[in-house]
Amino acid sequence: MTQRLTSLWRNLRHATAGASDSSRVAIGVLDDRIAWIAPDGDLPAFERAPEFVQYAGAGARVTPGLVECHTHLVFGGNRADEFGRRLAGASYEEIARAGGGIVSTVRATRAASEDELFASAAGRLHCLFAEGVSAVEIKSGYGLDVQTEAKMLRVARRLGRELPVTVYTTFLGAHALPPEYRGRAEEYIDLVCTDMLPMLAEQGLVDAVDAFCENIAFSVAQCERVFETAARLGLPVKLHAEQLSNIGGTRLATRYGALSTDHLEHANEADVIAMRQAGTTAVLLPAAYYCLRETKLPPVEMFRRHGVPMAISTDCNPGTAPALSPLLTMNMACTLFGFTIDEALQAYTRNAAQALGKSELHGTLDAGRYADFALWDVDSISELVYWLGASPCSALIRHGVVVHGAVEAGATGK
Ligand code: DI6
Ligand code: FE
Repeated sequence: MTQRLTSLWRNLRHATAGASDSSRVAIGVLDDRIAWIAPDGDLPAFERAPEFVQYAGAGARVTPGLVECHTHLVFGGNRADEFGRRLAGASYEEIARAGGGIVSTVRATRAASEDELFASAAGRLHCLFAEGVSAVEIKSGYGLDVQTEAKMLRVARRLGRELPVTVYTTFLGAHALPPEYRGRAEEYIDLVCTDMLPMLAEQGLVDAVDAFCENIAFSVAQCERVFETAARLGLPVKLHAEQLSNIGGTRLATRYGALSTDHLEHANEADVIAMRQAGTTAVLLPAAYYCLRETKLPPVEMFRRHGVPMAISTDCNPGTAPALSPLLTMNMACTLFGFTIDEALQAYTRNAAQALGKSELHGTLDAGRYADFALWDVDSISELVYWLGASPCSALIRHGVVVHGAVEAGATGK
């Protein structure tokens, strides 16, 4: 049976890790999906749909569209002033006590209109497109009341509708204790479990549930209450765990079959084994490590030894990771965490899709996946990770359509 195609992308150099450097491939696309990927010299027979377009490709490197699997992209204001104060010697705690830190972002996010939040997040999303991102996870967690958490998640959904990117939303109501609940953490968790999460899930705003499990945030028992609620609602979970200390968040998360546990600088071998057994992906966030001037490295060698897939992401947030560059994040994973170049690329594609539970749609150039891919003007895939501050993405194709950069159409190839 001949396959019908809406577009054909010729003469691409496969840059996915593991592929031979010189192989030229062609990608056949039907509507929003990859129909096939084949050696450029040996195309399967196909039939042209009326709108069929062929792109010559001009020898560009191709990777799957990058997948950002951990961001706090929607927030009001920014904390550039706090950055200056920290450089001048103020500690994170001093700034927080003076009404700054995460609470200042909560204040700004509550005060912002939905349009303002949309506009500022869209600007950040454009930086991600410029570096090949076609799918992004966006967390709530700077509202900490029902209305503002709903507002953040509606903005995230709207970004996915109005911009050419797939958005997955995560409810992070248990991110920090809102100031009006000071000294009443259990009551705040009651609010999260009885009102916020069920209501937002009912409105279709929640794809997954996250919490910040840390001495300075919520305890294992409090996070477990949130996870019980998620389980009751049939929502998958993930967790900010073992970032600043080891209090057992990873083991809790794996008991709930978490998609991912994230940060993990302080994870130990028992945590890593539990992740392996639960099929949980390790999401490492080198930009937060860098900005916090952390010195404790995540146990990368243990993840390798136990076969736990590692993903990386910017963690884009206004406090600990004002990061908008996937390529720089890959460089940091290599330079700071000892990733190989292949591991960094896998971490931003296949493993990031797995961290979202969306491997069947994103992260590889296989038949049936979304036709989301990035073309790169580089001679070798190492260059993606090697340059600091370059932007070699010549085009981003999402659901079979060029959404960033340019590609010459109409060439007939050979
Ligand atoms: N971990 C972090 O490092 C950030 N959130 C989290 O759960 C901090 C967010 C902020 O400071 O605004
Ligand atoms: Fe985070």
